[in-house]
Amino acid sequence: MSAKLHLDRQHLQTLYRQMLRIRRFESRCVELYQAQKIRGFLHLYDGEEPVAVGVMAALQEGDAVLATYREHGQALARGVPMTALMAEMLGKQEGCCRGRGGSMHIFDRERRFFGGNAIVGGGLPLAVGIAMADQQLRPGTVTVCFFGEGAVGEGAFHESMNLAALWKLPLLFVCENNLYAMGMPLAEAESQPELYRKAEAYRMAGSQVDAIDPVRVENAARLALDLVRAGKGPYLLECRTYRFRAHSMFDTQAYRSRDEVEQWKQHDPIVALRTWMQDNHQLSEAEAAAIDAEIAAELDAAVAFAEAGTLEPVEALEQFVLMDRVVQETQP
Ligand SMILES: Cc1ncc(C[n+]2csc(CCOP(=O)(O)OP(=O)(O)O)c2C)c(N)n1
Repeated sequence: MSAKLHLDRQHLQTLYRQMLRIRRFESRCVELYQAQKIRGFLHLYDGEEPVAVGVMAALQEGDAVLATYREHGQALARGVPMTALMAEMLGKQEGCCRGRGGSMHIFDRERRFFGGNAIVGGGLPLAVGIAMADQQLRPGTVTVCFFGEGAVGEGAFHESMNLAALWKLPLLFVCENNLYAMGMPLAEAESQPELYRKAEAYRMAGSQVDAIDPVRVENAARLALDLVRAGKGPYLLECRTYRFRAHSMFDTQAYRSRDEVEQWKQHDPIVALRTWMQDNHQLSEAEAAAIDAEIAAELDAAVAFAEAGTLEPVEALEQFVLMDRVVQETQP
């Protein structure tokens, strides 16, 4: 079955709505962080939304997803409810990981969303294992693994690519190339900055897409997934993107100029899509206002749900830590 992209007004509006949901969700997270209601690390995705939204639009139910610590967008676009996500951000029991994971470890077993991972490249070997299991137990499903270009210099990336290709695993590698790994510019870290070309070394297919536009990303992901689902082995999709905000909440950004960031912001993917849709009669003023209102209401409800949630009691602190059951069962 061909999984060709079908573009119509409704689909374009869905892509736009999803990107805006992510942007607004994270803006609210910044406010909650400043109010010290969200603690710990917070890595934001502004500017990169087309990657998560475009790829997710091409997936089928049952496919598995792994992401990095910058994964709120992937979680929302994959269907993790905003209520459960916001409660997780606030460390509440009602969160998708009972408040134990927080921003960097979003996990949702029901939706096969296997993290959120604080370790750069940490998801790659896990994705190989999940894809290997699915190849045998759930034929037809694909595992998608998102990672930053900072992971490409790691052994875990090369080991994972090698085994995935050798075993022809149903795996889509999605490199979110935002040009900086914390303060390390791509050009100073990689001898081959065209990262999708790394696939050749493993006799794997690969391509690069300008990820300013979710439609282009979705199209590229669909072409890649067609091959993967047809049993042709894994695929490396490099998405060229840019993060508008700091690496995390603490970052002086001495490694890039304000001018550079401002120039990229002139090509904000959300503004670009909205403008294109309006110019081409795909989004009326009334529809844009309705989407705004819908997202505002969803966000308010999510924050209220999270704020009303419960912190886990201190007595439960040791629960789920290191093989609870085995320890109990082996005690005299
Ligand atoms: C194995 C490992 N090494 C170093 C770090 C510290 N660290 C956290 S984020 C980061 C940069 C990663 O950049 P990239 O993979 O490009 O992703 P981005 O943050 O740009 O989305 C580093 C080095 C880590 N978390 N894990």
